[in-house]
This record gives sequence, C-alpha cells and structure tokens, in this order.
Amino acid sequence: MAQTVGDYLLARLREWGVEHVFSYPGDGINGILAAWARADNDPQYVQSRHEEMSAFEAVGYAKFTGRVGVCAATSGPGAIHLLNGLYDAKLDHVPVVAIVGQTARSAMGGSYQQEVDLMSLFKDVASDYVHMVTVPEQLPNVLDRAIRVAMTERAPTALIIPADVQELEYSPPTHEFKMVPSSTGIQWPTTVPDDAAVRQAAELLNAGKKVAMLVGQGARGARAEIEEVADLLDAGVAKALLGKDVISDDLPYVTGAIGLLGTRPSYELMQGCDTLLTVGSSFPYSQFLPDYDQARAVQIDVDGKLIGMRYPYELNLVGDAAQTLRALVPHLKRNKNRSWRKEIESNVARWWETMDKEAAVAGEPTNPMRLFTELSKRLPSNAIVTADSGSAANWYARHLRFRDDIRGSLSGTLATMGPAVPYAIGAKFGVPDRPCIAFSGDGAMQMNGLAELITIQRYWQDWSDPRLVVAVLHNNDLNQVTWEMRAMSKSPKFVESQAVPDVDYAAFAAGLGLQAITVRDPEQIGPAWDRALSADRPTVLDVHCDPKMPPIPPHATFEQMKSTAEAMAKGDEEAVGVVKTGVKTKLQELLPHRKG
Ligand SMILES: Cc1ncc(C[n+]2csc(CCOP(=O)(O)OP(=O)(O)O)c2C)c(N)n1
Repeated sequence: MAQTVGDYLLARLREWGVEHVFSYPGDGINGILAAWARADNDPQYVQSRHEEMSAFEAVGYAKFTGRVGVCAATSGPGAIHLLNGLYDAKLDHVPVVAIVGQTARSAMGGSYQQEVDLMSLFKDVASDYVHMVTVPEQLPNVLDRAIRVAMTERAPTALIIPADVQELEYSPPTHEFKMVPSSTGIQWPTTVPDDAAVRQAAELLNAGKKVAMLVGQGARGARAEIEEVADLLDAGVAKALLGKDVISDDLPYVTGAIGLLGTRPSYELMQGCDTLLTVGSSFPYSQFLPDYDQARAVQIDVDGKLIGMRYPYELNLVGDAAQTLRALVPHLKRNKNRSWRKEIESNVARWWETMDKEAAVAGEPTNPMRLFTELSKRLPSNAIVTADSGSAANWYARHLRFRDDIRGSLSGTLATMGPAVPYAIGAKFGVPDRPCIAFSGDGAMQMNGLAELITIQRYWQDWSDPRLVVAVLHNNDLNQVTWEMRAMSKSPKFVESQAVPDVDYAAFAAGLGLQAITVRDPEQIGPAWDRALSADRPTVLDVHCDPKMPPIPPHATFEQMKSTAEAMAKGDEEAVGVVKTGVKTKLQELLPHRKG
C-alpha cells in the first residue's frame, strides 16, 4: 500500500522524536488512526477519557520532560474539548502541538455534520501558529513549523487535517514554484546580554543594601547560579508558583512562594528590600512586589516579549537565566550587610515553624495542611507533584518543602480546575521512573479526576515505577471559592453552588483495582503516605478534610478579615466552626514560638 498522509504524519512525528500522542478518537481522524494501526502504534497512542484530559496530559508531559507535548482529537466536538487544556499551555508557556481532524474538503462550507470553523476556533489559543493541510505536499512544512513554533514560542500550535486528506497518497513537495520544502530539527542559541548591559546590572545590584530575588519557571536549570548570586548579594529568594522547584526550600534564605498563595517571609522580603532582581518570572500581582518607588530593579528573561512588565524595572536583560547570571557573577561585589540576610533567615525559620503548628491544629476530621506536611517529610528526592486549582494549591504552595530533584507544577496562570491527575498521567509517560503525586479537590475529582483514574488503571502496568498517588481533599465543598466569597465578597457560603455530592473515592478506585485508602484519622495520614509510596501500584488516598481551615494568605488584609467576619454574620452554615478553627489556625502566626 502506498504511504498515505496519515502514515507520513506519524513517520514525521517519529523523526522529531515524538514518542507519545495523547488523544481520543473520532471519524474526523480515522485516516490517522488507521495509519497508527499500520505503524504498530509508534508513537504510542495514549487514550484518555476526554479530549481536555488529552490536552492536559500533553501539557503535563511537556512541563515535566521539557519536550514538546502532542495531542490529537477528532473534528468538531473533539477539537472543542481540547481548548481548555490548550489555553492552559498558552498561559503557562508550554510547547504543545494539537493535531485535529476536519470534515472532508468536499463538505467544507456546507454546514456539514461536526463541521466547526476550526481556524477561527483555534485562532486565539494557537495564535502563534494554526494552519490547515489541504494537499499532501503541504504537510511536512505545516507539521514542522507547528513543532518549531511551539518550541520557540513555548506555546500551543495547531494543525488541522481534513479527513479525506489523511487518506490521500502522500507526495512530497517538489522542486517547483509554490512548493515549500521543510526539514526537521532545531539547534538553539545561547542568549546572553551584551557585556555593557551586564556591567550596568551589576552596578545597580552592587549598590543595593537589601536585595530581593524573585525567580520563576524561566530560571529552571539555573539553580547553582541563583545560589551563587544570592550568596554574593546576601539576598533572599522568593519563588513564583511555577518556579517552586527551581531552588530548594531547605536553603535558609529561600522564602518560598509569593502572592495570594504565598508565604509571609516572601511578603516581608518584598516589603523590606531596596533592590529587586527578577529571573525568569512574569508573576502578575504587582501588589506583592515592592512599592514602585521603593526598589531599583533588574529583570532577566529569555523572552523579550515578556520582559519589563509588572514592575518599573530600570534594566531589562534579555538572556538565558543561567548564562546571564553566570556573566553577572564576576562583576558582583560581596555584600557586607549581613543583617538583612539574618532578618530574612529568621523570618523563614519562624515561617516553617508556623506552618508545622498550623498543620498540627486539630481538624474535623483532619486538617488538610497535615496531609501536605506529612508528605513533605517523605517526598522521594525524584518525585513529581501536581496540584489542582482549589484549596490544594494553597497548601501545595505553602506547606510542601521541595528539595533535591523534586519537580512540581499546577495550572499557574489559567488556574483551571482539573489538571492534577492528567498532568501526573502525562508525566508518567514522559518520565515513568519517577513517582508522581497528584493533589485534587473533590470538586476537581468529580469534574475530571475520577474518569482519568480509568486511564491510570489502563496504563499503570507499563510504567517502570508504578507509583502514582492521587490524594483527594474530600471536604464536600468547592472550598476555595467558598472562602473567596467570604473573604472578598462578604458572602456566606451559598450551599446550592458550593456543596458537592459525597462520593466514596476510595471505593471507586478499589473497584478499578487500584490501592485505595480512606483516611479519617489525622494519625493515619503519615502511615497512609508510607503505604502509598511503597505500593506496587497507583493509590488513591481519600482524605476526609475539614473545610473550615482558611486558605487565606498569611498577610490577609484587614479588609479580607472584616469581609469574612461580615459573611459569617450573614448566616454562614459553618459560622461557629469557621471562627473557632480559623482563629486557632491564624493564632499560630501570632503566638510567640518557643526557642528551639
Ligand atoms: C474549570 C474551572 N471551573 C471553575 C473554577 C473556579 N474554581 C476555582 S477553585 C474552585 C473550587 C474547587 O473545589 P475542589 O476541587 O473541591 O477543591 P477545594 O477548594 O474544595 O479543595 C472553583 C469552582 C476554575 N478555576 N476552573
């Protein structure tokens, strides 16, 4: 049989080193599916329960491997389902290629079944590159560019292939007018700013007495350089959420997360500094950065399109994080003002004590923070951790101590519910030898996670390390929003929108043959983690948690506290418990700590 467009598409993906495609089938891509069968399933077709999950799996795969993620879906409904996952990629700057089918060319424009204007549908999400392949000769160019643009822009791209085109005999571009040949592969440059710019930045940083650093995901791979610069400048280092795994929380001057989900020492670091060095982060909330006239500031980012926002930086250096910091080091003078560093370190030490104390406050039946602090002690040094948007994101940001080679991510910018489980599945295909832990709210489990447990059940035996732990924060509430309503809108809990039906997550998992553990006793949280982390299969921890623990920032404004109090007074069904638990938890920040 002659090679079809579908056959060629898969061959070209193999040439690019693509090993997995996350997908759900439909007759809009039948021509590619048939080619897959002929290709002996290479690259591996990974079937999810929903195309949005396929897209999240591709995002998780890309986030944890550094490679491009690929997903595929049928025309119409399948393509539409991909969207939320692709937006997650777009907003978190992740390279993902979406391959989607379309009705046959003869039917296009005829309001045909499942015909949706896919060029328009993907125009925004794949604004960096979306094209339709209408003749075989176009394919290599469109596919190669979709991959190269995705990698270069760290963005989602899309190619649309009508169903009949997939079945055409492939013919390559010829050496003729209006033909566009193409080639695979790409070699990346190392971008470093000019020496003059580096010297200027060093001068500004050397003039500072109280230096703060903010690092984000763009600083990944620059750990040694960040540590060296922080040491020279006696700086404290705060981390944007997506950069949580960039530098170890065991370092005494690392203040942890910044922002609404952030820590008090990060807040204090930004409040007190006179100089700011931002590396690889476009953290959006400027109110958590120093006042505009408080600090002189330098930003380093590899992307000139994303630099200079968020703060009135004096210098914007476009360059690779590690290389640029390395270029800076010889020009930096050792800062002799140790008192700033001492203050940061003491704030950090106190913070971790506070976190342990807050996690030790009794919950009904368990305090969700304890779920995270108990894991922190046990995290394998090569673990991958994911979290859903919801209260889990707060505890992930504040209570988990990352060190060694631990990686972690969540939907940092779209803040969508539901990626924790599919991210972990994507990771398991990319780096199957690493244990994965996904934190999911019960709302997110009901939205996405439960169905994706079926995908885990289908594939786990192929993973060299079968440990994938899904920890469900079972609080029968859409808790994050309940708290946001209280703290920001002065509204009591609106049960109709906030309560979620009670589901036995452990029973569901057990029914699939996964290890399942129900936890209602706080003393059982530690042993449950031990069992999950030594299991020979994936585990679901169904942890009954107290919804009355406030995921409010440690530096909640007086306004937020007042709004919460007003919401309670308006008849919140959990008013008494919230006040009791909330006060007890917040008190841990204020009570004097015993000297240890
Ligand atoms: C797709 C999507 N829908 C709605 C929201 C708004 N939202 C943010 S957190 C949240 C509640 C999450 O509840 P759950 O998963 O049960 O976690 P919990 O906060 O209770 O721990 C909601 C509805 C969102 N971020 N994404």
